[in-house]
Amino acid sequence: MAYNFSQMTSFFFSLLLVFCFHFSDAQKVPAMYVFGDSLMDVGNNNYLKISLAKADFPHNGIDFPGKKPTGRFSNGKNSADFLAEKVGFEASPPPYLSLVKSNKSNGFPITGVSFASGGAGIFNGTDALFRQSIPLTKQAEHYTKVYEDLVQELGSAAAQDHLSKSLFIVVIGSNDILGFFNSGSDQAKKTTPQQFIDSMILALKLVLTRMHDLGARKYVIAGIGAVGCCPSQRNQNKDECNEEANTWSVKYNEALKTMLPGLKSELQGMDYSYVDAYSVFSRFIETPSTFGFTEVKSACCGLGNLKARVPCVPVANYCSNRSNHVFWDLYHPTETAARIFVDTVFYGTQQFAVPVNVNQLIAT
Ligand SMILES: *[C@@H]1O[C@H](CO)[C@@H](O)[C@H](O)[C@H]1NC(C)=O
Ligand SMILES: *[C@@H]1O[C@H](CO)[C@@H](O)[C@H](O)[C@H]1NC(C)=O
Ligand SMILES: CC(=O)N[C@H]1CO[C@H](CO)[C@@H](O)[C@@H]1O
Repeated sequence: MAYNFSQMTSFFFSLLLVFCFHFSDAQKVPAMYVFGDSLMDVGNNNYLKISLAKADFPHNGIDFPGKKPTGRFSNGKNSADFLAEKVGFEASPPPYLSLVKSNKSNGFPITGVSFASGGAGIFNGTDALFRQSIPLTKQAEHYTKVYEDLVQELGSAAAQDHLSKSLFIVVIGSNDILGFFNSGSDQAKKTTPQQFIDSMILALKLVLTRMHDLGARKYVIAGIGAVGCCPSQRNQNKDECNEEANTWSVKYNEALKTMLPGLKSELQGMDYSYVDAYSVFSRFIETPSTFGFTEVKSACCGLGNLKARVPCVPVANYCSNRSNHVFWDLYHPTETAARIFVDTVFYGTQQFAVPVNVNQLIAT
């Protein structure tokens, strides 16, 4: 059987259409590079020997595909996964340490890497609370390795082009704030809260600048959520939110929102979406029924008052319905809360993401 020219061309064009459709529909950015703390960690801490900030045991992951603990501090997927799904990937990019430890000679995946680590802060010393994690500056050092690899593989121009369209996601600062307001912290004796948040902003600015030197252009930067209302804080405060921690989180967020436009004018080609985790989580707590939540104070998994005296360890109890809880454990949101958070900042109005939402950032 023979095909004529027009049949052949039409066949060829439908093939092309299928491929083009698949690329533009499925994958909106070439790669995602994720920096941050336990809100984003997808398993880097599994590779740390002595860390207390680990989640690679049950009941973490009971709602994850395969019902297995992966190192995510969640009953299921976390915000990194939902962001990845929104831009067309199956899940968060893999943890940097898993790639390094498996010693693959084929380098890092072109679609991105996650450097996030539970317990991490902007400051190197913040992780002292959890004995061991990978602080933001160290995460940036790890990114340098990935960057050098990419330049070697693609050449400088193609690597720059790839990175300029990729998302650099930074979710950090909660642990610095929580550590500072932990009674008896050394930092709190040496500096005022205002000095502390000012130095957080300065340190973060340096890291964002370093990333720009290494090709980053599109940043998704989260403010700190209402950390004073997490079960661990309520448990220490007669079940009420720790207003001091919340107040300073808001002040930090304001300072961050002031710093970013200045940084954008300093760094050529920089664009960003500042996502307001505080507003989103405050709405969960103030109008829970809008989101199907019936429990905003207690953790789902843990032991003792508000299931927050003991973390979500294997002997802890967990709630039967995870979709009506905001918090999975004493610090972290449920999969449901993470999903709604990402939906809100991806397409949300200026109340939740400025100057543009994540979807608009991708389109610029
Ligand atoms: C934090 O640690 C890194 C090494 O990972 C080091 O380069 C940096 O200077 C340290 N920062 C501070 C403020 O100590
Ligand atoms: C779990 O909670 C969700 C959200 O409130 C609700 O829609 C659902 O019906 C609940 N499931 C069960 C089995 O009670
Ligand atoms: C790609 C990579 O990391 N290769 C390393 C694998 O492990 C050997 C032995 O430790 C190193 O020499 C390679 O550089």
